[in-house]
Amino acid sequence: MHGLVIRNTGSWYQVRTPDGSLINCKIKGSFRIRDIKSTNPIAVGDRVVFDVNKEGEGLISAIGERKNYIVRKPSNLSKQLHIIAANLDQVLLVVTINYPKTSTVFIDRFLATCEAYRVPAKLIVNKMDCYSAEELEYLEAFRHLYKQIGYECLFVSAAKGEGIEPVKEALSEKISLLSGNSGVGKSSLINAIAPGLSLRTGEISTIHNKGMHTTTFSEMFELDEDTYMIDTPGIKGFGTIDFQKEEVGHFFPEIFNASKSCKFNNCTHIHEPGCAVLKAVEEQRISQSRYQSYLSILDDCDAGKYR
Ligand SMILES: Nc1nc2c(ncn2[C@@H]2O[C@H](COP(=O)(O)OP(=O)(O)OP(=O)(O)O)[C@@H](O)[C@H]2O)c(=O)[nH]1
Ligand SMILES: [Mg+2]
Ligand SMILES: [Zn+2]
Repeated sequence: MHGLVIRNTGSWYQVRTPDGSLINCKIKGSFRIRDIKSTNPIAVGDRVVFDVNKEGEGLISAIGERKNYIVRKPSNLSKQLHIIAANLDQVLLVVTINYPKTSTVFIDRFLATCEAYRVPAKLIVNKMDCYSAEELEYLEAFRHLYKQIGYECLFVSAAKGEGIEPVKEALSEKISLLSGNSGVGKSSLINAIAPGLSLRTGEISTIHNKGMHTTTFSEMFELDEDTYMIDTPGIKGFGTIDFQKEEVGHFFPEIFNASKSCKFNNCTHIHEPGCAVLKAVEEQRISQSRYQSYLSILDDCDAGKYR
């Protein structure tokens, strides 16, 4: 039999077959996927082949070729990767500029990873009902910055149900991964889009202004026959994967563009003479915050460390 992995809880995978039945599956024996050292060999969004035993449980014996996937490093020293999901049409990165605050470094690291894996990304700023006049002003600049680079930015309030129609349009006929820090309202947003799902949502710790990691595993939901959303557990840091120093700039579209005029073609845009990127940062054609995020990834390349 074959089907689509729609949920992953530890070693169990829930697989939906073409006729709509749900089968709980485990992975057969020492099944490993070549080339990827990951903590989870199979992820939500994978297409798999399996046999069903007498107890009605499936044993996965093969996995379909992946169109793409998004990975992150689960922890500081980890050599292993965690595949967040596979076979995506797009990533919707849900962010909040307060309650909790998503850092621009986190946003840019995530976007760079999407570029590296060639998955289109959009930003969704949630909790628009909560922000001060100052924060709203900052958000206009924020939207302008990311739009110029090529990332559409939607403003919503999942709680008030505002701005939901454009999100539905963006989701339509696609498989979308919703990701972001804990507490930004990923599950709330899915509830606002599809109230019937009634996903569990959590409070924000008033002491730490952080989410409580309410969603604990990834799950794919069907909106209609061609439209799927994947809810994911909130993530803290975003360890980038092993980029080569010279290629990091490729994953920041505006830096990549400017770098075409650098004097040296292996320029890392830190101190080299004739660097067109540094000039653009100086002249504010490239934003300081984006450049800092770029440097933070280069730092990782040096130290193999994670933030
Ligand atoms: N004021 C306000 N609160 C919101 C909004 N969206 C979500 N919240 C609240 O934020 C808290 C966290 O929401 P969740 O949907 O659980 O967040 P999440 O991103 O799924 O969090 P994890 O599952 O931990 O990753 C809940 O108390 C929600 O009620 C919003 O638009 N406005
Ligand atoms: Mg959640
Ligand atoms: Zn340069």
